[in-house]
Amino acid sequence: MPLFFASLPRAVRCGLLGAALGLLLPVAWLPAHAHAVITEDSLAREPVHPDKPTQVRLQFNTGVEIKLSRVSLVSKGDVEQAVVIKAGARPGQVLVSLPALVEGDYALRCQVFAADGHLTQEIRRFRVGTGTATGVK
Ligand SMILES: [Cu+2]
Repeated sequence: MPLFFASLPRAVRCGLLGAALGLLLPVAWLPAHAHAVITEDSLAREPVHPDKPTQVRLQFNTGVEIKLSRVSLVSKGDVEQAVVIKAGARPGQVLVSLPALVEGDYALRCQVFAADGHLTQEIRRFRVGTGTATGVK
């Protein structure tokens, strides 16, 4: 087989190698495939106080493409507004800038592109004003 392979014209060899890599690489990459999932968020430990802009930290299990990701704030009556996000200091960390909010129940709808190109959506509910965040999915 190696002799047969070596006897092939260079272009054919490259083509065969490319085809072999193309077939093998997706399989080799499977274990590294990780959709972005929130592993930790600051909402659980740090309540959002009313009438004060707050920065929420979301920690994902993998790198996130900030420019392709969107987070929106869902308020009473299912009113949705986009909020500003930026990359945090740690890999996979996303910082969400919440505007000043009145007391009530809210949710963050996170549509996030993982570094592997897969889109995931997660909802994080939280409460403003009662002192304890629900932090429940
Ligand atoms: Cu994935």
